[in-house]
Amino acid sequence: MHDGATDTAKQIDGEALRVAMAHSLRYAIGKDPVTATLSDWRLALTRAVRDLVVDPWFAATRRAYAEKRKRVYYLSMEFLIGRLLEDAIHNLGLEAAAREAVAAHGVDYAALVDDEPDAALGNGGLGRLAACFLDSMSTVGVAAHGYGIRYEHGLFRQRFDQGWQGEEPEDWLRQRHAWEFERSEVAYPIGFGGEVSPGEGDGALWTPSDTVLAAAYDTPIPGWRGRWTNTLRLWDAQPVREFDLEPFNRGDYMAAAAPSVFAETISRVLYPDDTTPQGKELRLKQEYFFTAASLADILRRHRAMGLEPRSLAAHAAIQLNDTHPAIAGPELVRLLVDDHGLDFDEAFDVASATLNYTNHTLMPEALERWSTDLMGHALPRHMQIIERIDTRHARETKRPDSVRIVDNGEVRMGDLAFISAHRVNGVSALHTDLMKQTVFAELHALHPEKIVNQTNGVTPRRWLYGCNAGMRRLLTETLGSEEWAADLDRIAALAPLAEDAAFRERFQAIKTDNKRACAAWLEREHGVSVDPTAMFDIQIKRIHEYKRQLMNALETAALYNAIKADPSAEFAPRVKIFGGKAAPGYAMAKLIIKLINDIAATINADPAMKGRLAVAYPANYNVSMAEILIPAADLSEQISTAGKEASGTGNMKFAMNGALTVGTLDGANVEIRDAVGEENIFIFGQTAAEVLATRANGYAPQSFIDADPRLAQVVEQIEAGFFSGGDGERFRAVTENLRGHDWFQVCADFTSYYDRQRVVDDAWAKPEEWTRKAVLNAAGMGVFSSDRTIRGYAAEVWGVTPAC
Ligand code: Z2T
Repeated sequence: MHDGATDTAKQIDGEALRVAMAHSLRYAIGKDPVTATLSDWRLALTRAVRDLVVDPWFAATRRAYAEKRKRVYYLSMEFLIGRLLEDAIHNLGLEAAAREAVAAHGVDYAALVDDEPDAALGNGGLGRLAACFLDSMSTVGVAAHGYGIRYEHGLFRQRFDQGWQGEEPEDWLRQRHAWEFERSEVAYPIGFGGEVSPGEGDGALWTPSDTVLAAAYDTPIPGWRGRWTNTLRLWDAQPVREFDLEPFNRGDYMAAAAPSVFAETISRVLYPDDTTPQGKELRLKQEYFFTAASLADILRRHRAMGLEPRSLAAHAAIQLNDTHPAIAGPELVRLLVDDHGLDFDEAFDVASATLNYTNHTLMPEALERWSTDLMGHALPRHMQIIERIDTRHARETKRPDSVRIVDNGEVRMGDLAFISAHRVNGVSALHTDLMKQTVFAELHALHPEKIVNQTNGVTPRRWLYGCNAGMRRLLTETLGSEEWAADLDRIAALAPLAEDAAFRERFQAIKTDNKRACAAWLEREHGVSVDPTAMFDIQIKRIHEYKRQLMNALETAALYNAIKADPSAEFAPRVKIFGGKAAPGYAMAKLIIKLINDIAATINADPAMKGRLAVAYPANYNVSMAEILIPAADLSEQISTAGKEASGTGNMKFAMNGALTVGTLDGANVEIRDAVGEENIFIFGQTAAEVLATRANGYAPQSFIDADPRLAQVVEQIEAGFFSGGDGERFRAVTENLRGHDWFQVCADFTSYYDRQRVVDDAWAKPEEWTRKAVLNAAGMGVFSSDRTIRGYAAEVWGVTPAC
C-alpha cells in the first residue's frame, strides 16, 4: 500500500498552475483575462488540470499494453457523474495549488467550482454506481473503459409550480465540455432495420435500411493520486452523410438535411424513467447503438493487439449494467459469425465467457421485455440469433418448456442476459438471495454457479473526502495520512475514539458546521429558513412508491398533529428534508411530491412549529445537491418496503458522514446493520418474508388504519383537504390507494415506523450517546467503499488482478 501523495501525478505548485491557467485561458479558451467570465476561468482551470491528467493516463495505457492486462469494459446506459473538476483536483492532490492559482487571478475558488454544470447522464442509483465504479477502477488499477451514450440532454431539471413538479430540459453541453477529447477518427457505422439473407455456414448477410455513425468522445478518469487512469468513452450519434445530395441540388434544403435528424435523435436525450421501461423504439435503438459501437471498438482493440477473436474472453471481461446493453450477447455472436466466420456454437461460447450481467431490481414491471415485432423490425438479424440462443439453451438444459427467452411474443432481456453471461450478480446479499429464489429461480437451478453477490459501494473520494472537508481534516489527522481515502478500512480506527469525549466533541462540531452551511444554502437558494441546531432528517432519492416517501410524509403530518395536541410534549426538534425527482409520466409519484409540498407549506406557516418542526423540499435534487445535504444529515431515511430496494447506496454515503439510519431490513441496510451493530441503527418494520406473508394472507390496509388513530387522523385530514386549502379531491388517488390496496404496505409499517421515530427522539435527547453512535457508524463503513466492490468483481467476476 502507498503512503505518499506524489505517485505518478505530476506535482505542480500554485505559481506553476497559475501560469498554466493563464496560458489555457488565452490559447485554449481564447479569452483575454480582462474580459474573462467566471466560466472562462473555470474552463481555463479545467484545461490546465486536464493537461496534468494526460501523462498519467498515457502511463497507465502503456502499462496495460506492456503487462498484457486483461481489460474490463463497463457498458452502461447511464453515468451519473456530477461535477468533475474538484474530483480530479482532489484525486491528483492539487487542491492547495488550485486554490492559490485561482486566488492569484482574483477569482473565488468556491464560485468557480460551483459554476460547473453536473453531468447528469443518469437517473439515480444505477447511474451513480457506474460513476463510483469508474473512480474505483482507476483507484485500484483495473484497466477499464466505461462505455455509454453522450446524451445531449441529461436528466430533466425539476421545478415546482405551486408544489407540483414541472420538468425543463437540461442543457449541460451548452457550454463546452472541457474534459473530453473528441475522437473524430473513431467512428463506427451502426445499422438498423432492413433485410437478412442467408450466408455461408451459420452466417448471414444483413443489409440495414438505416445507418448512423457512432462517434467517440473520451474523458480521462484519474484515480487516487494518478496511480492509474482509465477512459470513459461516450458515443455521439451522427449522420453518415450530413446532406442528401440530390434534394440539395434541387434546392430542397429541408429534405436534404432529413437523414441527420434521425441520427442525432438517438443520442439526444436520456430517458427519465428509472425503473419502468416504456418499450419505446427509440430506447431500443439507443441500447443497440451504444452496445454495438462499444463491441466494435472492443473487437478492434483486441485485433489491433494481434489477437484472434476466439481468444476474446482471455483478454476482455464485459460487464452489462442491467439489461440495457443485453443485446450485447446477440451482437457479439453476430460479429463473430457473420464478420469473423466462427460457427454459431463457438461464437456463443466466446460471448458467454466474456459477458457478465448485473441485476439491479426484482420489481416485475422493471424487467425489460421487447416485443418480437419491434425487435424483429429494428434488428432482424439479432432476432434470428436470439431465437437460436433460446433453442440451444432449451436443448442443452433439456428443459424445453421451462425458461424461454422468447415468450408470448416478447423477448425477455433478463433471461437473455443471464443465459449470455459467465457471471450474474446481485447488488446486496439480500437482493442476491431473492434473485435466486424469485426471478431467476429456474435459471439458478440450471446454472447454480452463475449467480454471485457483489454488494454495492460508494467512492469515499467524492462522498467523504470531497464533500466533507471538516471530516477529511479530522480523519487525516487521526489516521496519520490521507491514504484512508484509497483504503477506507483504515476508518475502523475511529471505533475506540467513540469513547473519547474530546474526539466526539470535534466530530460533532464538524456536523454542526456542515448543518450551518447547509441551512445557509437552503435559505439562499431555496428561500427556506431552518434551525441548524434541530435534527436534520433527510430522505433523498428518486420518488417511487416502494421507497415510501409517502410514509415519511404521513409520519411528518402525524408528528405535527402530536405537537399541536400537546405543545409541552418532548419531541426532538426536526428539519425534515426531502429531495428527488419523479419520472414525468409517473402520476402517483408526482402526486406524492405535491402532498409533501402541501404538508410542508402547512407546517412551515404555523407559528407553533417554530423551533420544533420544519419541512424543506429543495427542487432539482442532483449529485451536487447530495454533496451538500449528506454531510449535514443527522438521520438518514432508508424506509423502502422490505424486499424491494435492491441495495441502496445513499444509505452508505450518509453513514460514512456520521448520520444514523432509520430503516427497514432491505437491500444493503441489512449489511449496514451488521457493520455498525444493531444498537447503532434504528431498524423497524416487516422483514422481506413478513411482507410476502402479509400479502399472501390477504392484506387489508384499512385494518391497520383503524388500529392506529395517528394514521387514521392524517388520512382523514388529507381527505378533508386539511393540507390543501380545503381541497378534499386533490389526493383522492393517494388515500384511495392507501385504504384499498396499499401495494407497498405503508399502513402495515406505519405504526412501527412512527414508534421507532420516537425512539430516535429519545436518542437525540442524549447528544453524547448520539455522537458515539455516529462515530461508530462512520467507523463501520470501510466495507462500503466501492474499492472493495471493484476488488470483488475483479476477483470473482472478471478474473483480473488490480495494479494498485
Ligand atoms: C436504478 O437506479 C436502480 C435499479 C434499476 O433497476 C434501475 C435504476 Cl435506474 C432496473 C437502483 C436500485 O433501485 C437501487 O436499490 C440500487 O442501489 C442501485 O440501482 C444500484 O445498484
